[in-house]
Amino acid sequence: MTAQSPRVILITGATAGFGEACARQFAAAGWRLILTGRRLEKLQQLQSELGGAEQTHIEAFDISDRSACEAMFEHLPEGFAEVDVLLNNAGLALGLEPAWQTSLDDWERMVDTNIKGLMYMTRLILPRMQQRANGYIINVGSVAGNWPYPGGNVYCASKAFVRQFSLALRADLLGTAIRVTNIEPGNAETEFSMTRFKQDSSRAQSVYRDTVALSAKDIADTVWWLVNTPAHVNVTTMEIMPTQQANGPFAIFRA
Ligand code: NDP
Ligand code: 8X3
Repeated sequence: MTAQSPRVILITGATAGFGEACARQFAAAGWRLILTGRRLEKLQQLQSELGGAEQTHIEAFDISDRSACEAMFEHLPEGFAEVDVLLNNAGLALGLEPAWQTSLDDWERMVDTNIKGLMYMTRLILPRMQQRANGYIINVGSVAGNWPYPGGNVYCASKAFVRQFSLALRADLLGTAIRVTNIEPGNAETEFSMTRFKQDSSRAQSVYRDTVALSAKDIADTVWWLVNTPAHVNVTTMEIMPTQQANGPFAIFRA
């Protein structure tokens, strides 16, 4: 009997929040990690904490740069080339203004990161998964992809893309062993709000004030659970909110 080689997870946006928590969870279980993000120092720190270069391969690049995504796949080191799980997690919201007051640059960055980056990584990994007749793609959507809210505009729309893209991938992949899940978290305390509010810490903190938000670890536990479901089970979508969050009623304007 030959010893089974460690499984490999590729996590985009691993330098903070959900991605970092997932990296820690999977590393503790002996998985090999490919961690990406733009902040090289943070990736280097994680690599040294999580088993060094033997267990953790790092790649610093902007996910919206198509050629950088392509280059990453071209030079994956031995032991990391056969990716079992792709966690498409890198993403961000920018601003919470009504549509007519937003910055088009912010809109473009959300589209480039949340939609195009996720699209590139998925398209690049699929032939590899097809070749091995195995693989699992977990996309990080959001409740924002299901439920609109004021100021959500392009962020909500980008996550609706992620949801529908995940569903359509399932249709294409029917008959293969490749699984796809869209997880749709609600309010979770990470660096997300600092990014959304451009480092305005009091605005960011107000998102989590007097409530119990989800933690990054809650999402890592969810991803871990998904990956450990049997191969014949595909959880298509999974919305997960804090107990202290619910959908609101329709809004009606009365003059
Ligand atoms: P964080 O801000 O804590 O982490 C975001 C991660 O994405 C970072 O590692 C960041 O890395 C990476 N990232 C952002 N832009 C780029 C880019 N252009 N290229 C490469 N990497 C990038 O946020 P969360 O952990 O909360 O968010 C993770 C995902 O979860 C996102 O897709 C977000 O939309 C989604 N989400 C978050 C929720 C929340 O309430 N927190 C709820 C629902 C969904 P770096 O800065 O190093 O590039
Ligand atoms: C993040 C959750 O509600 O701030 O996707 O859009 S929300």
